[in-house]
Amino acid sequence: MKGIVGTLMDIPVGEVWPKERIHTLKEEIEAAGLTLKVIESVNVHDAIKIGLPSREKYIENYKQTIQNLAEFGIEVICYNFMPVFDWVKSDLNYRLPDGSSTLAYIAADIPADPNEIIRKVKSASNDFELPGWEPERLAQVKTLLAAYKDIDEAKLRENFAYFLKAIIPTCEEVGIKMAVHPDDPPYSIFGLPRIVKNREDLDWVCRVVDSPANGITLCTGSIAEDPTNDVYAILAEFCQRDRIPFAHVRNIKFIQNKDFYEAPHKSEYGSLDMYRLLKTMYDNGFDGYIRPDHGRMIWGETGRPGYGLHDRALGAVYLNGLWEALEKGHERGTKVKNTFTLRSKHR
Ligand SMILES: [Mn+2]
Repeated sequence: MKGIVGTLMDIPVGEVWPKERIHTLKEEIEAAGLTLKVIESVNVHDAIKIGLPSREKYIENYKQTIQNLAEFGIEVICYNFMPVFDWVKSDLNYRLPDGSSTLAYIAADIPADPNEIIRKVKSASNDFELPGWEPERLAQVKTLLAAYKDIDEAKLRENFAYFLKAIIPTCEEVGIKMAVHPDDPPYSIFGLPRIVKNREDLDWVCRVVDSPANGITLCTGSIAEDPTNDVYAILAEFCQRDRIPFAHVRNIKFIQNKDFYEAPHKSEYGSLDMYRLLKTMYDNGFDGYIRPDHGRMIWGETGRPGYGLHDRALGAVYLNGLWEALEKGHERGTKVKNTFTLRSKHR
C-alpha cells in the first residue's frame, strides 16, 4: 500500500472541511510513510440534490472544501449523487460456507418500508457508523423522502448538472478531479430516482461538463450488480476517455437473478474475472488510483460491516499481484518438454 483513501466522517454533510482537520489527517497518514491523494467521500447535501434555494450556500461550502483539500495535495474527490440512501444492502452479516460474513443484496429481503431498512442496517452495524448512513440525517427520513416527492430522474439530473457546472471550474483551477461513485445497487429502490447506474448515465455525466476534472469512480462491483451492464466494456471506454481517476476493484457473486453477495476478491470466488478487469484497465492506459473495495469479516474480526481489515488487505495484495503480472507483461510460455527421464532414487 502506498496511500490511504481518507475521510473525515464526523463533519456534517454540507459543512466546510476545516483546514486544520485535513492537515492533521494528512500528517497522521504521512507519519506512517503513506500518502493522502484521494478523499472518499465529500458527501453532497440533500438540498443540492433536491434543488432547494439553500443549495447555493451548500455549493459554496463544497467549493471551499475543494479548495481546502487542494491546499493539502488532494488530487481526487469521490462522491455520489444518490437520493436519501447511499448504498443499500439487505444483509450486513450474510454467512458464507467458510464461516466469513459479508454484505448481500437479496431483493425479497428489502423491506417495503424505508424505516425498516434503516432499523435493520443500524441493528446489524456492530455499533459502527456506516458511511452514508448518518443517524442524524436519517432520523428525519420521512421528511427527507417527502422532500424528494417531486424529484424524478430528469429533475435529479438537472440538479446534478447544476452542481457540476458550479464546482468543476473550481476543480480545474486547483487541480482536483471529481469522481462520482455509481449508484449501489445501480437501479431504483424505494421508488427513488437513480441516475448513475449504467454506461449511458456515465456518458451523460462526462458530457454535461466536458472536463478532465469531471470523472468517475469506477466501482466494478456496483456497476456489475446490474447483470445487463458490461463492466469490462464500460471500464475500457472510460479509461480511453481518461475519465477514471479512481477505481474500486471488487468482486461480487450472483446468487440468483440480481441477488448477490460481496465475494472475496479472487476471481474464482465471484462472478467477475478480476484479471480481465485489471487487464482492461492496463490495456486502456489507466493511471489513476485503485483500492480494493469492501472486505468480509474473516479470522474472527468484528468490525464495521463491509470494511473488514484483513480481507481488504488480502484484496490489496491480490490486486497488486495481478497488476505486477500485467506490468511485467510476459506472454505465458509453454512448458519446455523434458528431454530426459527422471531417474531419481528419491521417487
Ligand atoms: Mn465502491
